[in-house]
Amino acid sequence: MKTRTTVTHWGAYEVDSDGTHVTGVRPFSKDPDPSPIGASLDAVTRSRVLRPAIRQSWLDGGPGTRGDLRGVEPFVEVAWDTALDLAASELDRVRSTHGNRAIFGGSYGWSSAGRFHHAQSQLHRFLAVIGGYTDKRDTYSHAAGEVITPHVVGHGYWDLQQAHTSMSVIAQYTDLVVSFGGIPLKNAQVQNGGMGRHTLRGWLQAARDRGTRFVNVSPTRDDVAAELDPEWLAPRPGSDVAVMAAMIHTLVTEDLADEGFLETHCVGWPELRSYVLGGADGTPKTAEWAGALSDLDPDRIRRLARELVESRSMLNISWSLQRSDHGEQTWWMLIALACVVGQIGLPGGGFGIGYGAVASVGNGAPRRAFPALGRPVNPVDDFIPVSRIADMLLHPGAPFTYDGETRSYPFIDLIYWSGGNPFHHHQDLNRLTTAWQRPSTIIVNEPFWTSTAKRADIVFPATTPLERRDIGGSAREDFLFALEPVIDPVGESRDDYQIFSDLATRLGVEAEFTEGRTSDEWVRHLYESFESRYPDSPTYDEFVEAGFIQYPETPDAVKVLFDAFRADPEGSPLPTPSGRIELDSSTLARFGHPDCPSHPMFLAPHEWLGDVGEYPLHLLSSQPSTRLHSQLDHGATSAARKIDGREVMRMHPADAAARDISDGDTVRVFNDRGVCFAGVAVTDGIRSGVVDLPTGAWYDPVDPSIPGSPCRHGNPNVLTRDEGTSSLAQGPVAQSCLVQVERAPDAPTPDPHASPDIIG
Ligand SMILES: Nc1nc2c(c(=O)[nH]1)N[C@H]1C(S)=C(S)[C@@H](COP(=O)(O)OP(=O)(O)OC[C@H]3O[C@@H](n4cnc5c(=O)[nH]c(N)nc54)[C@H](O)[C@@H]3O)O[C@H]1N2
Ligand SMILES: Nc1nc2c(c(=O)[nH]1)N[C@H]1C(S)=C(S)[C@@H](COP(=O)(O)OP(=O)(O)OC[C@H]3O[C@@H](n4cnc5c(=O)[nH]c(N)nc54)[C@H](O)[C@@H]3O)O[C@H]1N2
Ligand SMILES: [Mo]
Repeated sequence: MKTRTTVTHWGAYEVDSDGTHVTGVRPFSKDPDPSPIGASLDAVTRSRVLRPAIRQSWLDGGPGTRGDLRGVEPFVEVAWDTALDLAASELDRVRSTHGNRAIFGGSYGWSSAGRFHHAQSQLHRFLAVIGGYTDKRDTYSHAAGEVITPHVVGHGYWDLQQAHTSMSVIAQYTDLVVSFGGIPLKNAQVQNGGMGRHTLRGWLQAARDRGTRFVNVSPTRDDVAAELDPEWLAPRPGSDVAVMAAMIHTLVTEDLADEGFLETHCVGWPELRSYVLGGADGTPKTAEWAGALSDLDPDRIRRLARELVESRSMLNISWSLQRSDHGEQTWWMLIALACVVGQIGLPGGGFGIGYGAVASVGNGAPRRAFPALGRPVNPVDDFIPVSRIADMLLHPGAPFTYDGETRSYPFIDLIYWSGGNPFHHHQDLNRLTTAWQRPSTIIVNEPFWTSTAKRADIVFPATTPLERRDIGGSAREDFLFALEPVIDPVGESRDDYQIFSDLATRLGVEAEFTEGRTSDEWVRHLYESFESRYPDSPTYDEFVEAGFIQYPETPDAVKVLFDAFRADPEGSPLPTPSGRIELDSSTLARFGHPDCPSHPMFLAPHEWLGDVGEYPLHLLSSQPSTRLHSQLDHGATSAARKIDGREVMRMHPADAAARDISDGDTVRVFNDRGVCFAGVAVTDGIRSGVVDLPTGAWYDPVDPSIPGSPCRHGNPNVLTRDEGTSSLAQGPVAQSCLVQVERAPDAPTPDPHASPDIIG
C-alpha cells in the first residue's frame, strides 16, 4: 500500500492506494474544515475511457459523416497510433483548407488541480504552436461581471478580487453584512487549483462571535449558515437591482447619502440620482416600487438602507446574480449602493463581490507567483464570448457585439475540447445538440465517459492527477503540494501532455511544443524557476520528499479594498477614464446599448416571477454541494444526496401541495426548451415560487436519437435559456429561467455513468 498527499480543487487529502485503486482517503491534517467531496476520490477509476475510441461513422466515412449520430451510435476502439494519426491528419486538413480559425479550441472548463497538467493550458499551448485557434473570452462564472467591472472601477474582476478586504478585517470591524445571494459555505469548499485549508467558516464564526449581524438576501435560506443566526429576506430572483435602487432612494430622500464621497470619489452621481428619484422615466424607485417587484416588505427595505449607514456595513453580492438576463446591472448597482453608503475604503466597510463563491475571496495576497505553464501567443485573434458557442456553430459569419466592438462568428470545422464538459455547463442543451452536429470533427480528451466525451468523434483517454506527477496549489493560498502518482494510469490512458506531444510530433512541431522536456522534466523545471525567485524555498527533491510547503503569512495579506483610493483619490486614482468610480459611464453611453445603459438600472429579466405565463416557477440551478460541477458525480458523496439516482430539486411546501407532490417524489420539470426528471426535497428553506436544481448531474437523455428527449437524471441545462446577458458582455443567463413541475411516478430509470456501446 502507498499513501500520498494530493490536492484537488476542493482541498488536500491523504490518499491510500494498492497501486491500481484508491483504498482510503483522509482529509489533510492541516485543514480545519475539509470538504466531504474528497470521500468520492475512489471514483476516479470508474466510468473511465479505457482506450482511444472513434465514432463508428466518422471512422467509416471520414470527417463530416453523420454528425447527427454524435451521442447516438457506438464507438470503435483503436490503437493509440491509429487515433493519433487520424487526429493529426484531420487537424492538418482543417487548417490547410479553412485556416486555423476554423479550429475552436476555447475548451472552457475547470480541468483538474495541478499546474503543469492543466488540460486547457496544454491544449492552448498545442493549438498555438500548430498555427492557432479560435478562442473564448471570460468565464461561465462571471462573464457579465468581468466585462462591466473595468468600466466601473477600472480594475478587472480578477485584480479586484485579489484586492478584496480580508475576511480577518471583516471579522474584526464589520457590524452588519448584507449579502445578495448569501455567502454559501457549500461553494467555498472549492478553489481553482486547490487549497490546504478551508478558512471561511472560521472567519464568519469569528465575526459572529464578535457580534456581526448577517442579512441573507436570497431565495434560499441556507445561503448564509444557520450558525451565524442570519436574518433571511427572500426576494424574487432577478429583482435585486430594484431592491438596491430603492435603498439608494431611501438614503437620498432621507438625506443619508454620503454626498461627500459621491462628490470626491465618483462620477455620474447626478445621472444615477435622477434615475432613482424618477427624473428620467417618471418612476421614483421607492421601497414600494421595489417591494412590488421583489415581494419584500417596503418597510424592511427602508430600514435596511438606514442600518447600512448607521453601522460599519459590508455589502456582498454572489456571482450567481450576474449569471442572469441583464446580469451586468447587479454588480454595478451594488457598487453604486456602496458608494451612496460611503464606507468604501474603510476597514470592514464598502462592498465585496463573491465572498463565499470560492474559498479564496478575502483570503489575502498571492504570497508567491506560483509555478504555471506559460501560454504562448495564439496567432489567431478570433474569439467568442464564452457562452456564445451554439450561436457561433449555428450562425457562422453572423455579427455579434462584445464590449463595444462588433465582430463576427468564425466558421468552425473542428472542435477540440480538453478539460471541460460543455454538455454539463452550457445552457439549452437541446440547442447545443443541434449546433454540435455542424463541425466535421470533434476531438475530446477526457478521463471519463462524460456526456461530452460520448458526443465526440475521437476520444483520447486522459489520466487524472492521481496518475501523474505535478505541482498543485492556488496562487491565492499559502500551500504548494508535490503531487506524485498514487495509482497506475487507468486502462491505456495517457497524460494530456503526452497526447499533445505525440500529435505535435506528427505535425512537425514537437520541438516547439515540448521544448525538449519530458513531463517530469517540465514539472521540475517549473518548480526550479519558481524556487530561484524565492531562495528560501526547499529544493525540488526536498519538496517532493516533504509532500508540501506551507509559506508563512506575510503582512500584505491583510487588505482593505480601495483604502488608498479613499485616502487620496487624486494621488491613487482608479484606472477608469475619470480616475473615479463610474456611476454613469461615458464609455457605455457611447456604446449605446439599450440593454446595458450608461448607468445601472433595473431591467426586467426575459424570464422571471414578475411576468409568468405558462411556466409559473423560477428555476435556479445553483452550484452543487456534493461535487464540483459534473466532476465526481459518479462518486459516493454525490450519489448519497440523490433520490432514486436522480438529482434533487428543492421546492416550497405550498408549491408542492398545489401539485400533489410529496418529499422524496420524482417529478417532471419542463418548459418549451426541454424536459428533465428529478427527485424532490420539500422545504420551507426556499422561497415559494422558486425551485432549485443544482448543476452537474450528467446529461442523460432517454433516447439521444430523438431531438429534445428528456434528461432522466436531472440536468437543469435542458431547461435554461441560451442567450447573452446583454449586448455588452454576452454572458450566460442560466439563472433566468421559468419552468413548470408535475409529479412523475413512472419516470424512466437513469443510467448516466454507463460507457457508450463499444465495438471491438
Ligand atoms: N444551469 C447552470 N449551468 C452552469 C452554471 C450555473 O450556475 N447554472 N454554472 C456555470 C459555471 S460557473 C461553470 S464554471 C461551469 C463549469 O463547467 P465545467 O468546468 O465544464 O465543468 P466540470 O464538470 O468541472 O468539467 C471539467 C471536465 O474536465 C475533465 N477533466 C478533469 N481533469 C482532466 C484532465 O486532467 N484532462 C482532461 N482532458 N480532462 C480533465 C473532467 O472529467 C470534467 O469532465 O458550469 C456552468 N454551467
Ligand atoms: N461545492 C461546489 N462549490 C462550488 C462549485 C461547485 O460546482 N461545487 N462551483 C464553483 C464555481 S465554478 C463557481 S462560478 C462558484 C459560483 O458561485 P455562485 O455563483 O455564488 O453560486 P450559486 O450556487 O450559483 O449561487 C449562490 C446562491 O445565489 C442565490 N441566487 C441565485 N439567484 C439569485 C437572485 O436572483 N437573487 C438573489 N438574491 N440570490 C440568488 C441562490 O440561492 C444560490 O444558492 O461556485 C464555486 N463553488
Ligand atoms: Mo464557475
